[in-house]
Formats: sequence, C-alpha cells, structure tokens
Amino acid sequence: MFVSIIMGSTSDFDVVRPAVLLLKEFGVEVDVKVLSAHRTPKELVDYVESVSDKVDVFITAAGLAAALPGVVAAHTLKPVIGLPVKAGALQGVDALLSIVQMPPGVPVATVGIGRAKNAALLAIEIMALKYPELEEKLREYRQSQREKVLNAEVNL
Ligand code: RP5
Repeated sequence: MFVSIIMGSTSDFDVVRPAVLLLKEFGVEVDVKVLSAHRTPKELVDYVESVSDKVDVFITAAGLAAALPGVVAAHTLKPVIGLPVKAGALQGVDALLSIVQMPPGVPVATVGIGRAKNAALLAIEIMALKYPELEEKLREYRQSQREKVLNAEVNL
C-alpha cells in the first residue's frame, strides 16, 4: 500500500497535509516529494519512472497552470489523482481546469480545489480493490461519518 504524493512547490504543502495524515491513519505508506513540471522537468520524470513499479496510486498537487498531474500521468500506467491548489488571480479555477481537461488518452482523476481528503480517500478506494484491509477501514470511516451526522445536535 504505497502512495506517492508529488506537489509542484513547498507552498502547496498546507493544502496537501490532510491527505498525508489521512493516508497514514489508514496505514498507507506515503512518499511526499516536491517536484515541478516546469522548474524540474527532468527530475520529475526520473522520479516517476523510478518509483512507478512500487507505487499503487500517485496524488499530484499543483496550482496555477497545473501541468504536473498530466506530466506524471504521461510517465506511468498507475492511476494519477490531481489535486488543484488555490493560488493566484483565479484562486484554483485555472489549476482545476488544467487538471480535469486532459486531452483524450491520458486521464487524470480530479478532485475539487483543495480537496486533499477526497484525493486521499479516492486513492484508498482504488487500493481497496487490491488490499481487503483497506475496504474494511473504509467501511468503518463511512460509519463514523454517518454517526457524526446522526448524532449532531443543533442548538437553536
Ligand atoms: C505551481 O505554482 C505550484 O504547484 C504552486 O501551487 C504554484 C506557485 O508556486 P510557488 O511560486 O509558490 O513556488 O507550480
């Protein structure tokens, strides 16, 4: 159970942190790297090619004109989840569209702007197809959410 999280800049880490924490809570091994599609293109490709065999899912976080998820997807057959980061004048809409609008042939699964927890949960759901213990933990996670909603008290 191994997820590689790649972010385009250290400035993305506050957004990415909840994904790291949730994956660790589920007992998933996580490798977090800062590598950029435009600032370190060669190192990015070298890294993806070197870890691809042992990675189950990649999570890729980037803001602005976010090329990172597509470049990672171009260099691996493993599933790639794109996490758009809110930054700059367009507040993440640019990153969201760059990631979700991949041309046909090389898909990137996309979560909402800043939705790191959903990126982690989607990665866990994909891995649960292979690791039954994750399916059980997901069931418990859903149950705890259910209980939180049902036990919520509204003080009027
Ligand atoms: C993207 O540009 C990064 O993913 C980050 O979201 C954004 C800004 O990067 P910094 O200028 O903060 O390094 O490549």
